[in-house]
Amino acid sequence: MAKRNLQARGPVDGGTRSHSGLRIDGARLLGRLDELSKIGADPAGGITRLGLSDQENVAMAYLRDLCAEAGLKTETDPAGNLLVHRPRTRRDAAPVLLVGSHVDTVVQGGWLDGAYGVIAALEVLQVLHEHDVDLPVEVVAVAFANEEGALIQTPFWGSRALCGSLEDGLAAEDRTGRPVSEYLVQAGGSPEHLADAAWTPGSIAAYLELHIEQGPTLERLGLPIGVVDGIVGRTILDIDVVGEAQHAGTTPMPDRRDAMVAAAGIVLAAERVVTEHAVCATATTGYLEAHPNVTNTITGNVRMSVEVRDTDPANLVRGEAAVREECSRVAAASGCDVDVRASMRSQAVSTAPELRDAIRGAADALGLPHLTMPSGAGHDAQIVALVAPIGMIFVPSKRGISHAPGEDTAPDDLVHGANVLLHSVLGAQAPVAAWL
Ligand code: HGY
Ligand code: MN
Ligand code: MN
Repeated sequence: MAKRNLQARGPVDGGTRSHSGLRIDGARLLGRLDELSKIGADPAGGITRLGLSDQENVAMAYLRDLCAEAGLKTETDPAGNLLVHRPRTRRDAAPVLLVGSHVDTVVQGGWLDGAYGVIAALEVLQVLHEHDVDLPVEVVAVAFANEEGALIQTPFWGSRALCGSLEDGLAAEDRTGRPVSEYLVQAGGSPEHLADAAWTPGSIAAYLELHIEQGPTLERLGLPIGVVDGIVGRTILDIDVVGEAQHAGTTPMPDRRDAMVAAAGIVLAAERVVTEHAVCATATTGYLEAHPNVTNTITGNVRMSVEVRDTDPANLVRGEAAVREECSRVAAASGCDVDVRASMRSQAVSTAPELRDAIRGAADALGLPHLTMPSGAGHDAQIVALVAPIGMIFVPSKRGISHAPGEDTAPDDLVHGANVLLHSVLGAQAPVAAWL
């Protein structure tokens, strides 16, 4: 995408003074979130709107319709990301202040993870448009495609593509082997031009993301706003355990190479890496598939994942090494072959102090107490952080529930968070313009 340098224009105070009375439309925000939550609503509970699936495509179409009604311009890039800008500017009027999140979910996920940040970003853009707010740094909203990686096993697909760090993207596939290119065409993207989704270095002046906390901290402290200071890094290990499928009644116990028993050993050992040895912050086995998955046959092979997280890169490396060591130990003890492959690594990152200040300033001006805190969840922001300064705002999650049907946030908190986003966009204008 061609880029040009944008000289600062408009008032450099960015309008926090001149636009201090601006507010988002709370009823509109909540109504749209409710509408979006119907797309991919899973009869078994929660929302299953997997990245690059038909459900994400319908959600993107819904967003495009909202934008058209609001007089905002949209574009789907070759990676399936939706970019939204005001009509009098070009989306490539770089460098821009990018604001957004994602609309895909995990299987039976919640209604707010990602969706909230996207609907709020569109709301902010619409309010700026309706009030014809002239800003030094143009604002572009984004709905990144496939942040979760639940269907196509490439988390942060869209943000990686946009930031130029999607290596070997077209090699991605779903668990049945269907290639990403087929999904991408359905999503309005373009496999042939995937590399063109990458923005020229320097064209993102800064990135802001509003998100639910997905943990219990803010609710427990009774605080409406979190100012994120850093985001956890993550390594996903895909593990294949190969034993021997055999008759469950006739095969003597010492003769077995039971992949299920070996996998169970890995699950428990990975947990102990954290609970007993405190090597890294978390270790989780979230995915496990047994074959042939038959009651009276010893399991022949298991495909599973173990992911480890930490805000300290050294602990992340140690966590991965510890899980790999446990896999070797289980292999030797069980007679199964255990193959371990890192399928995703995301780095722990810090947010920009200037953007933290802008968020704190916005919350203070709105009379909302806040806490500076880390994020234990991953976000597109941490991919953007590798090419531009980032800031992140959290609102409380009821009972800390996320990635599950019970995910929820009080309506007032949702509205407060979106107003903080609006005023962070305004308050960030001066520091961001100074970086250009
Ligand atoms: O897994 C994560 O932390 C994020 O919600 N994708
Ligand atoms: Mn998530
Ligand atoms: Mn999310």
